[in-house]
Amino acid sequence: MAALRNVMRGLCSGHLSLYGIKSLQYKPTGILCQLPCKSSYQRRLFTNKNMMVELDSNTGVAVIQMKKPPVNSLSLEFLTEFAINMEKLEMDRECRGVVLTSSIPKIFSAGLDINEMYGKTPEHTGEFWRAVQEIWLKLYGSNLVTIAAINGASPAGGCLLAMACDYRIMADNPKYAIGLNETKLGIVAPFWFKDTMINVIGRRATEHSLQLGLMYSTSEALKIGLVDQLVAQDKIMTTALSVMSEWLAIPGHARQITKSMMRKPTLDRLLTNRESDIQNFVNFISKDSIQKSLQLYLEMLRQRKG
Ligand code: CO8
Repeated sequence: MAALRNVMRGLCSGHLSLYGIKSLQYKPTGILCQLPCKSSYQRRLFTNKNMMVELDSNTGVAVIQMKKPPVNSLSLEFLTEFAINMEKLEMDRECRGVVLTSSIPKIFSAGLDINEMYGKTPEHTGEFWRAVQEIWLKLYGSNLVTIAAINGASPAGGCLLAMACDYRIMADNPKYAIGLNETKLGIVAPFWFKDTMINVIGRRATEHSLQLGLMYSTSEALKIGLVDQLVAQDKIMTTALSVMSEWLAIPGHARQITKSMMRKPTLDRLLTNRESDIQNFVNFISKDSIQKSLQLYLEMLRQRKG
């Protein structure tokens, strides 16, 4: 069983060198103190600029906290750090599950950093899109149990991150919304965003959602199955850790093979079309009309603040 687990881990690796990994810091800390543990704690903390990862080797659970003010927007730097952290956890024999959450109050993630798509060279835009693909491939294709603890607003790429996980728990706050709102920005969610959403909420709901760029309230999101569970804000981590222990009670190899069986066709579709998807994105985003839409959207966001 252990050998199979190692093989499956090996299958999932291979991109580490792309990012020029630096060794991550280690120091003991405390977010996982609430987990019931049998014996002495063994916690490891990886801190990066944009996220903090805490792995409890006693339970096998890592918590990734996104911490990029003001809104956890997914910049190239952020995505690169995220991919490195996922790779490290995937390879870590002690890690069995990941909870993804945010340390920014009221925000899970605002999605892709629009500044990475506006006024940039085609080379930069292509590199950025490859990093977006990479984090989706890593999360959606992870052998680990992945739980999104959505503790704030989660538009577009934020929703994609959550949908790529195995289970979604959202803080029940009437101010929070989640969805793929791309059409509202004048852009189009790519096929693998669409495929991921279909796999979560079904075809009809996805078509409705994508054409109108719908953002759902927490209760609507629960109703259509975009999230699995709503809980009070202060219960989100304890709930996530308790759900995690249920998932980890299932024999790992059986769960992993089942997950792979469900997700492989969707992953393969991007893997076989990866370069053309990058080219399509670069061509699309470079159009004058799309650049204009993004400019107006950025201005709207800034004015709204004022
Ligand atoms: N990228 C960059 N900056 C952002 C983003 C973003 N996605 N979202 C917000 N910001 C900035 C704002 O401009 C503002 O900047 P500044 O302080 O300089 O004025 C700052 O963050 C704070 O924003 P708010 O004042 O709006 O913060 P609030 O707490 O009031 O609201 C929200 C937070 C709800 C997250 C709100 O900011 C929001 O709705 N943001 C926009 C979210 C969005 O529409 N994201 C879509 C990104 S596109 C994507 O993810 C998928 C693209 C697929 C591409 C396919 C093409 C082919």
